[in-house]
Amino acid sequence: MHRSQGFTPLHSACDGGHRDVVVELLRAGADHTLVSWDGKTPLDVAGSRGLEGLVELLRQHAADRSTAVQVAARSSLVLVGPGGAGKTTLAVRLKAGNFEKQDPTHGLLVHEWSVPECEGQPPLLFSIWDLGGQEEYWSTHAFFMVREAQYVTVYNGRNNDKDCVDEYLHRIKLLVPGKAPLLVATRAWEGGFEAQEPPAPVLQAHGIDSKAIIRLSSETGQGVEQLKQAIISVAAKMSGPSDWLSQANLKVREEVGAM
Ligand SMILES: Nc1nc2c(ncn2[C@@H]2O[C@H](COP(=O)(O)OP(=O)(O)OP(=O)(O)O)[C@@H](O)[C@H]2O)c(=O)[nH]1
Ligand SMILES: [Mg+2]
Repeated sequence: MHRSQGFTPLHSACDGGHRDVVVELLRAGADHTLVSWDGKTPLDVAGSRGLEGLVELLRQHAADRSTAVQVAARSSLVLVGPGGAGKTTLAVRLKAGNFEKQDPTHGLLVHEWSVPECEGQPPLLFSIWDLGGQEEYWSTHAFFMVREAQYVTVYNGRNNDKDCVDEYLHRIKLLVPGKAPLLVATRAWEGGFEAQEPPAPVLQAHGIDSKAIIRLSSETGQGVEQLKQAIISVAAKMSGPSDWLSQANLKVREEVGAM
């Protein structure tokens, strides 16, 4: 704030004729409609300085914004776990709400899961990074492990997958220290069988309470809502403000999505 005039940083950048700063502030979401104490918008300030280039830039921005739509900020969700654990089936259950038989994933699949606004929770858009669990893809996982993402380690609650959960949790800890990963057992509750649990020392080593394991069935859908809520509550806290997309950007996004 410019103390004597009630300037926002955008007003000040216009006042000083700093085009690069104006561009960055607008890109970061600065509000071009705020007025100074004497009722001047940043555009008025640029105009009073005779900065025609900046005036044009702000006019164009205002025109784009008037037809832009607000879209949810994107969050990343990374699914890891052994081959056949049920990662792809779970991703489909999360994004589409149904159960479909899946083939093994070669390399990586990216699914888009959109969560509408609900009771104060902002709209969310997840990119689900579904990493092929077979050993030959193991070395590629490091590329997709980023601090900003949420991690879900998935294992088959019906077989000995539980014994290699340690490797996955350990890998997440090494690549993104400080992340508390969610642990999910698939095929739970089917035929009345809850799910197997990893050995207690493994859970302890990763600070996971056995009650915190999310037991679900992608086939029946039981337990899926619990996972959704766990993911959404973390993402709602982590995610930045909503993005604005101009009509031109929206069109490009739709075209790419349809490819
Ligand atoms: N009954 C039942 N079957 C499941 C469940 N989850 C996955 N499956 C089945 O298990 C098989 C393997 O599931 P995928 O989702 O392909 O496993 P994945 O973890 O993606 O495996 P990779 O891609 O090889 O890493 C599929 O045939 C699914 O239909 C579940 O919760 N219940
Ligand atoms: Mg898969």
